[in-house]
Amino acid sequence: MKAAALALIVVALLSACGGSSGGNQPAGSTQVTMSEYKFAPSSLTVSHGKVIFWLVNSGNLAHDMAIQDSSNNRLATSDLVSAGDSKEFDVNDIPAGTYKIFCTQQGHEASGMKGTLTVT
Ligand SMILES: [Cu+2]
Repeated sequence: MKAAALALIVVALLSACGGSSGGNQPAGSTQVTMSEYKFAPSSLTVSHGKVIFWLVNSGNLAHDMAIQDSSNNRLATSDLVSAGDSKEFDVNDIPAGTYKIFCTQQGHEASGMKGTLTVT
């Protein structure tokens, strides 16, 4: 009885977190679906400024998404998204340009898990 009540409280606290994991796609976000071993779409175009990606992992392995500029500087890396999970990935103040996106998990980029991000 006590454990059940505690479990309910934990569930309530988790759902009160604002849904940065799981839940629904945030308004104004760009959805990117991740699987073995690709991003869909692999070619993304967004406007400069604050960009919200909605990462949906439809695969069987955990994936993430990193953004790297043409000088190989990594601008941002998302949290790891578990198989079947979804996560919001916010990138602030991204300048216009062309970037590479890729998954940082071992071997995933080499297997084709990469793409292009164009910021206009
Ligand atoms: Cu991956």
